[in-house]
Amino acid sequence: MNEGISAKLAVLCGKPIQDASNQELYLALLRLVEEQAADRVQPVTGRKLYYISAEFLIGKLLSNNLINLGLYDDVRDCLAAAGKSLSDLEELEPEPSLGNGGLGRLAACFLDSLATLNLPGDGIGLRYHCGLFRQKFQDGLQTETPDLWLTDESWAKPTDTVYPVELAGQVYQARLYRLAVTGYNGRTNSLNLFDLDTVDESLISEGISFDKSRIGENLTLFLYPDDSDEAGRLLRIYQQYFMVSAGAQLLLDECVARGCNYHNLPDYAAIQINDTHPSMVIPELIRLLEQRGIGFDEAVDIVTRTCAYTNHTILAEALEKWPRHYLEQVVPQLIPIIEKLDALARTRTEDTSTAIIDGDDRVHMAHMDIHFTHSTNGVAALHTEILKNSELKNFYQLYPEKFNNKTNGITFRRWLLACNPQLSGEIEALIGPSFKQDAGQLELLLPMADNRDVLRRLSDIKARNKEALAGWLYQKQGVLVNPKAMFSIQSKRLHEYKRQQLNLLFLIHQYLEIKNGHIPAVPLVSIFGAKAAPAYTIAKDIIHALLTLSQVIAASPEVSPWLQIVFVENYNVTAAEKMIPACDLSEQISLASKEASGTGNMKFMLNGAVTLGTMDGANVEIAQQVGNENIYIFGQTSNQVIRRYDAGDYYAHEWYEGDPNLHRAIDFLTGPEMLRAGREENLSRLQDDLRNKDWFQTLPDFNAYLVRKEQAMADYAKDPLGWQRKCLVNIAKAGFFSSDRTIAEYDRDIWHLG
Ligand code: 26Q
Repeated sequence: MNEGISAKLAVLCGKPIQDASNQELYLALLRLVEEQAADRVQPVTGRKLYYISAEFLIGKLLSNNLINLGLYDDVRDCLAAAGKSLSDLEELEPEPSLGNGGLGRLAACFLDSLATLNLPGDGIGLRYHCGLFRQKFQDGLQTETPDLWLTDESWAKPTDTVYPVELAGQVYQARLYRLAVTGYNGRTNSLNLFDLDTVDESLISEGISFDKSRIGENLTLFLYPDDSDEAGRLLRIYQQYFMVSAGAQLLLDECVARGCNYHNLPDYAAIQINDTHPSMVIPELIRLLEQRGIGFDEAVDIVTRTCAYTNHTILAEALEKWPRHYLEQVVPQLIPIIEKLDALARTRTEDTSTAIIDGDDRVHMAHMDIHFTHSTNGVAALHTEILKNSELKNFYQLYPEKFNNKTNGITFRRWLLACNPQLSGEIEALIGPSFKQDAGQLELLLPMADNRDVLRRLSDIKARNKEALAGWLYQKQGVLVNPKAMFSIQSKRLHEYKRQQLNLLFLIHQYLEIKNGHIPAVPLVSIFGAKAAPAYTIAKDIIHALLTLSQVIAASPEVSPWLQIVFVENYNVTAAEKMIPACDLSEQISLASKEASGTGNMKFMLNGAVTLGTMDGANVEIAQQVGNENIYIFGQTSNQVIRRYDAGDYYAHEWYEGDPNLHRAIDFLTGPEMLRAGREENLSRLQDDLRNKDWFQTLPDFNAYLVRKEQAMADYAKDPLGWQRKCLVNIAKAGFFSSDRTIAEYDRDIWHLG
């Protein structure tokens, strides 16, 4: 045991460890981490990265920081010696809820990898008081309540740095809060979060509603306030500008302090624009440079060389286009600059489809990004190809040299070492510790793929993780699950393109088959975790249908031994850390061409789950890595899907009429069993959508999904070691998906840091 740590903790608590409460110990550890993290701050030389993002879904930090600082084992042991448990302390930490999903979690993984690779790179974002809503299920429906995660002891500490930001003609003061980002055996960087002192949480009334017009009091209350009405959309612009203006001022201050004279800004700073949410940094930085005496043309050149843009979506509705009058209202100071940028872009091509301001007077943020940054990247190989060949084809013709791919990655420290210590320990015993910083080393497991002892040990670890998840589900939601069943998990935001409804139709089919005496190869526990945007009606209907079906199944004595649906309430990073290590089958079933990358798919793979997926996003690269025998691929290809959209000849009704299984499953949605447990309004709206619209082509993939999933269940049941072999290959081939690799590529091709 490390006496030094013991003594330090006792000093920080002001009493012996055994006499301290868990809360006192938690605060002492927080301070211990802060001290040690501060020791690893390094001076910046050369180019430094500013990763600007509206979301940083960082998850709980205590264990992660202890691991990265090399303190975890010592702290755990010295607490245990005093009769305390580190995992009890972890429970006390509120999860910072500063993101929606993939894009925010990616930003958090990137910060971890930057610090681990010893690269100078900070995050810039907002300090939301409530972040994303807390989800509860009531009478089979999602309800939203505020998640007031901020406490006085938060990791993000206020500083004396404030910047003036002008919103709708009034000046507000943006205060900087700083949070240490530790690297694994690496340096400490910062996450810089801005907030207003005047924000007032008492403005929240009834669920998550609040007076959207009082900017001074509500600016940072919530992440992405509901944008189904105009006040919500305007608030989004207020937030975005507040973030980028304060961020740009911070960046200029830091660069000037290191000797920058503005003309040479690109030698001091690289800015990564995470989707279009921070795009106003382009005109804002031009404005600030002009204020500091730089001419417009030179400012445009400086900004273009400093900034780079990442695209995370090909869904047209998610690409931000703001009516010019919104911007005129909130940020009139940017309008003349945006107009000049639009005029400049129009001199570069005759093609008006690439204009920044379109004929309807809407400002296309992504267009501004592509014209006035030096790099545009997609987040998986297929996604980047689709951007180049269809979605952004005209831009690619104009600027082929700007386009590049950076396949996403995940930090193995959180998504293996921290969340699955048993598996990580076993891997270390088999191949040594270097995989923790050099993920490619995992391939050393491959020669053991036929070693029955190794496979059995991996299988035991999975069994224990499934028992742990079962215990957690019981404690949290009071549901009992059979840990011997196959666990299939679909956890991600609820969206029609991700097709939780395809999984739903499969589960209905299974229910009906079992009722008819067709027993499946193995009992299945189908686990979901997903939040639906508060105004997204059909997404909420899908949740309702799954919750209702779950009750129908539970009430059936013939079916329930073979099939169970568990919907995890309030899915977040902490829940993901419990669910992912316990998964057998990872459901990645988006409509091909729609999921830019996915990163959950990588986390499941790394933890030894086998993927059931479409050829979409990074699934394509997972399939390349593991080979066809170690993944279950099904469904239309992205080319088939894109062709169908172009031809406009998809009619859901034809598929409904043509496939008796589908017909039966869709009819079941409003049959007597479902109506007894659920609500007709929601169920028939979903049924109607599937039968007559089905914009994300669920029906054409239904049969292929059914066949592949039944194949996976049969393989799992009949040949457990053969299944475990697939799991091992997935772990061994996950190295490519380390965010250390992704960050090294960004640095090599785009940032050139240090
Ligand atoms: C846009 C306009 C108005 C209101 C909200 C938004 C909005 C909010 C959030 C648009 C997009 C997002 C988030 C997108 C996101 O998380 N994308 C995911 O990014 C991951 C990381 O690259 C990918 O793996 C996923 O495939 C992609 O869906």
